[in-house]
Amino acid sequence: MKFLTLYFSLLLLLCGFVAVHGKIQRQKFVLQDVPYTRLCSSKSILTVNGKFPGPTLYGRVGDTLIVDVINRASENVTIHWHGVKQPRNPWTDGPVYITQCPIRPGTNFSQRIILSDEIGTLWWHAHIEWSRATVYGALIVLPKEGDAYPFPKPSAEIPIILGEWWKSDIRQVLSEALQTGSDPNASDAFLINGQPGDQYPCSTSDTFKVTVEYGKTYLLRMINDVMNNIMFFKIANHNLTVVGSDAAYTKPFTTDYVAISPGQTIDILLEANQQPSHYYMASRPHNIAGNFANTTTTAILAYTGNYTAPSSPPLPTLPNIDDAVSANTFTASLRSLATTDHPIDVPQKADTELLFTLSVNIFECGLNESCNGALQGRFRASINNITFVQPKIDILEAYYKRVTGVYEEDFPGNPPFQFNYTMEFVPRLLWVPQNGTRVRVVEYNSSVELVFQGTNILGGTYHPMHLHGYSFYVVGRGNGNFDRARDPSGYNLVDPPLQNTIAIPRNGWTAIRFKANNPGVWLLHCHLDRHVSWGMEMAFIVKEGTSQDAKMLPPPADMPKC
Ligand SMILES: *[C@@H]1O[C@H](CO)[C@@H](O)[C@H](O)[C@H]1NC(C)=O
Ligand SMILES: *[C@@H]1O[C@H](CO)[C@@H](O)[C@H](O)[C@H]1NC(C)=O
Ligand SMILES: *[C@@H]1O[C@H](CO)[C@@H](O)[C@H](O)[C@H]1NC(C)=O
Ligand SMILES: *[C@@H]1O[C@H](CO)[C@@H](O)[C@H](O)[C@H]1NC(C)=O
Ligand SMILES: *[C@@H]1O[C@H](CO)[C@@H](O)[C@H](O)[C@H]1NC(C)=O
Ligand SMILES: *[C@@H]1O[C@H](CO)[C@@H](O)[C@H](O)[C@H]1NC(C)=O
Ligand SMILES: *[C@@H]1O[C@H](CO)[C@@H](O)[C@H](O)[C@H]1NC(C)=O
Ligand SMILES: *[C@@H]1O[C@H](CO)[C@@H](O)[C@H](O)[C@H]1NC(C)=O
Ligand SMILES: *[C@@H]1O[C@H](CO)[C@@H](O)[C@H](O)[C@H]1NC(C)=O
Ligand SMILES: *[C@@H]1O[C@H](CO)[C@@H](O)[C@H](O)[C@H]1NC(C)=O
Ligand SMILES: *[C@@H]1O[C@H](CO)[C@@H](O)[C@H](O)[C@H]1NC(C)=O
Ligand SMILES: [Cu+2]
Repeated sequence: MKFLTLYFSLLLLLCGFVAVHGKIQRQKFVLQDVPYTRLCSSKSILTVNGKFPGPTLYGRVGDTLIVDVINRASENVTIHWHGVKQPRNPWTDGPVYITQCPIRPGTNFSQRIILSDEIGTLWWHAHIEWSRATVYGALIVLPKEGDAYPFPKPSAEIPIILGEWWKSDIRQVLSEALQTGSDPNASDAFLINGQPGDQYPCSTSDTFKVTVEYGKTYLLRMINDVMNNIMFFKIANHNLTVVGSDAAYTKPFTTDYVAISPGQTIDILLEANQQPSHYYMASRPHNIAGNFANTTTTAILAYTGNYTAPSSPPLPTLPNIDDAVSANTFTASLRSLATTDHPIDVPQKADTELLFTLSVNIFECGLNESCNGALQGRFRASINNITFVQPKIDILEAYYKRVTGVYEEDFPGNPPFQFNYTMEFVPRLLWVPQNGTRVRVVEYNSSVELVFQGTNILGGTYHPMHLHGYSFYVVGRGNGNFDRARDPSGYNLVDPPLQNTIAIPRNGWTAIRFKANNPGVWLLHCHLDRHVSWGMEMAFIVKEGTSQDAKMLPPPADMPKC
């Protein structure tokens, strides 16, 4: 990869006010439409630099990357650096109409990606409508020069990016669903590093293959960019040792399968300790609600050596599609490494306690509306019974310039109506949410505890919740209704995992904690794209503190305009 490396002194010349410690790297992301053929079907897709998946970005802990995003495609875009906290710099975070207006065709935006304490695997993706279906890539944060991994140095590092493929234009899939009020069409394939693998019709040659040498250990940097499903992943005859997630080290644990949420990353050590041959790695969805593709993507793990490759290598047996126990067990196995070299700082007490319900809802069918959602309604989704309505200009700009009428500051800290959220039949009276563009204001430096509570409205499902601007400690989880009198006594405040995305189990709850020390406007949303499109998102405004280093940086001069 070509990039220009500049050093601190030069940076000072270029951009005076920003105090940066690490290196600066600059590179170009050119958004362009390219023709692409998969499964014997051609269409035009939106790409970065003509690549699918897009280029891998590399940095070290504390570096700053500058990416000149140049839109030569035919549609609006924005790019989000998933899991990068961007201290004091919400301006280039990327979610459309939250922190910026779209980068229109023919325009560009230089985005500053400020790495701080993230270490491990992150990624970047488009953050407008469903364009992340084809616009995504890895962002790998290596330890500082001279620092070692807290595990044996792998012989090589292999990104494994799970994706999803529709033969149709992705914009049509979304617009058709929103127009009819129905669940979007299921995809035609899942992908490993852009390749469906040989279990689909017309895909034999489109198979990702990785070569390993017997006796060596490899680091798999796994990312889930699938649009609407948690994914199970497994390699035939091989165990996997999990060592990191969401750019934080974890206590190593050995497993024979992975369950990874959209938005999440998992770092895995793979020991090439089997008879030299070919083995399949495979991935398929975990699904308990809605349309989905009941298909399996595969790739080949090929040992070097002198042997005849089997014509049908062993296939791993993945957990069943509806195996929620395997999905939840994997998620519950994640623990922070929590050593002297890699300590944690989970807030031991919370001064701001929030409870957010997560629901899939319906709107009643309006006059002349097409209503193919559940029960002749139109699908919506909500947090605390509010379905998010996108504003016309971004919330960050409105906040910074004190433009009124764009959003309200009254997002409720608790569900507006308390009931048995996970009861078997939730009365129809409770199904229809309220519209709103509401934010929750949080004091600078407060210790926030946020409990996500799944509801059983329309049957319920899991929700991988992603918070921008922060990583958070996942301190507790359970089934049924969260009970503030009983459940906090079971929290893990010793080695809870540090995540930016966490799957809330169906009809259960998950408690997270974080210190609100990054001022700005930060999006919180489900990372299932159909749920986001139905309104399962909201934003926090974290106020500035009094000292200079507790204030937002000034906006870049080239912010896109609406
Ligand atoms: C971005 O657009 C501006 C205005 O059209 C132009 O002056 C500048 O050279 C462009 N930058 C890049 C990196 O293409
Ligand atoms: C969605 O699926 C339906 C039913 O198979 C089909 O008629 C329609 O064309 C599909 N839409 C898109 C955008 O692929
Ligand atoms: C995987 O781990 C299990 C449990 O530790 C062990 O019994 C098994 O032999 C291991 N398999 C391989 C292929 O290493
Ligand atoms: C998925 O497909 C397999 C066969 O290809 C079938 O046995 C299984 O029942 C299907 N599962 C679901 C949930 O549709
Ligand atoms: C590979 O193995 C075959 C059969 O054992 C042998 O005939 C051949 O010479 C070997 N080739 C190499 C390059 O070692
Ligand atoms: C519904 O459609 C009819 C016929 O196209 C039209 O006359 C009527 O104004 C529409 N009503 C609404 C509320 O849009
Ligand atoms: C809530 O509903 C669930 C499912 O019907 C039931 O098992 C549970 O006992 C109920 N909880 C309360 C507090 O009523
Ligand atoms: C959501 O708000 C609507 C409108 O106020 C109300 O009818 C509905 O019962 C509420 N649902 C829940 C779960 O609070
Ligand atoms: C919310 O807005 C949508 C679209 O503008 C409208 O169809 C719906 O009736 C509104 N719902 C409520 C509860 O106000
Ligand atoms: C924020 O909290 C930390 C302790 O967690 C404290 O050391 C620091 O002084 C606080 N900063 C401000 C500006 O309140
Ligand atoms: C692109 O973004 C601009 C600015 O917000 C907006 O006015 C325009 O409608 C968008 N175009 C499309 C096709 O959505
Ligand atoms: Cu969701």
